Amino acid sequence: MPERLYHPPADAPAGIVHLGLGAFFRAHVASYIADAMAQHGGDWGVIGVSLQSAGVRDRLRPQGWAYTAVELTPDGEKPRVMTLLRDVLVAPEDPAAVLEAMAAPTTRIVSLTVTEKGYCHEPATGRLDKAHRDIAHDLEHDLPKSAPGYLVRALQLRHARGLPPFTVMCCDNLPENGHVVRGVVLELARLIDPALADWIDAHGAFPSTMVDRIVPATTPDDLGRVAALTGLRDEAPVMHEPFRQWVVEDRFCAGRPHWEVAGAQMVADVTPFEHMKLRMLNGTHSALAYLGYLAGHKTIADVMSDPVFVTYARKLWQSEIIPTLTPPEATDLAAYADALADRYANPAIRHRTWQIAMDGSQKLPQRILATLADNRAAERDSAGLVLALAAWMRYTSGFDESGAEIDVKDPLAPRLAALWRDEPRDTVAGYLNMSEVFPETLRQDEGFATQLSQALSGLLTKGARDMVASL
Ligand code: CS2
Repeated sequence: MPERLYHPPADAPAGIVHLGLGAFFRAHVASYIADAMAQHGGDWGVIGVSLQSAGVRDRLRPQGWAYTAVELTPDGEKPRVMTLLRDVLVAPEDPAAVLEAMAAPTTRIVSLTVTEKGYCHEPATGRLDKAHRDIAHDLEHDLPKSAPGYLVRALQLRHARGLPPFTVMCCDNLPENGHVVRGVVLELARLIDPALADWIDAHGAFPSTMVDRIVPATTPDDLGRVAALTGLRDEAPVMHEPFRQWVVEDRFCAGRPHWEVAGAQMVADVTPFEHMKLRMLNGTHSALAYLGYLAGHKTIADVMSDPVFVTYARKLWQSEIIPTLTPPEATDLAAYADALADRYANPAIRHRTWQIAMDGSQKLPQRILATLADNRAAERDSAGLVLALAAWMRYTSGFDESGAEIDVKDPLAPRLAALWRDEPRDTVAGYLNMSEVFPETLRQDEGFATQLSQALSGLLTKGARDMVASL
């Protein structure tokens, strides 16, 4: 058996505390931080926080928190050992230790990848969901459970200790993600102590960011591949595509690493980049995931090996998504679409349709529903996106085309499955009734409901592949 990867952890303070130490952060933002420190130094090491389980901490600890990031190209694999983590904390085990790390004078940035549902907001409105179990808990207790709770309670400690706030940097796939996290933090802070909310509002910073790199969940097979590649056993590697992009609003209240040396785009307004990425990448990712899963495909590369789906993706980009976008400066959206088609087809990336299909109720508003609403307002055809939405509904019924059960992961899964009726029209009415998911304009749109019912009934009678082919 090969020796275990180990690097003695650097004895230097951490400038960043990161909430949500999943594979995405360790393969994306972490690579920009490591590049910036390699060229410019600085105490920008990271204390990682797992908000749920101890698994990542337990696998990283014997490695001195080091791990391998493996770039997967169609022609081979390139490993890189990452040594920027200084410590890993597991929030439910010791919430006070997490708050102390966030409140340390050396902490200047708290970044987050806690997934869409981690902000405890209503996806359709962006408002804090005060009825959320964790938020109800965090209002009553000093030791929090939710990500917004950790941010507010840590900022409260800093305020009480006369320390300046940290920058809160959201790295999740939400539109105007800095704005969303600022909104939920200020709403929660105001309920706890209005003076605290005023202080955060006046002195804090919540830059929006657009993050992009395809990072499938690491599988047990990957551990063997990494050992064969490096000669060392790593229990917590991350596997990622070569491409990476990071666009960051340059508004930090307590300094930041020199990310531009690593190719990060520091800009004044990230909105056009976010819209492009959420609608063109994540929107088609979700569309291909639901339809591809129903058609029996395990990964996005498998889906893209069927020409019918490639034509479908191209139709979505050209006719239904690009017309809704304002191109970011110096960006050619048709070339961006071509690059996405290549990235999706990379056979070295085994990105499961089932993984992307998770949490659709939290993802679809920004990925597909906003685009659909724009198309309806402009009287532009969106048969392809309507079919994707119907496929999400079909998927959340909990049964695939052969009648086998699907393990649907979504915070609303039981409610969605209970919306199913004999008539597609009635099922559609139930889904559209969900004001926390669907924008008002789509909920009131009779023509849209009819088109969606027809797409759903087509999926139920003809199946996903035939429906994609018939567009
Ligand atoms: C994917 C994203 O899982 C998903 O929902 O669409 O994780 C996607 O791979 C990244 O946003 C790419 O940057």
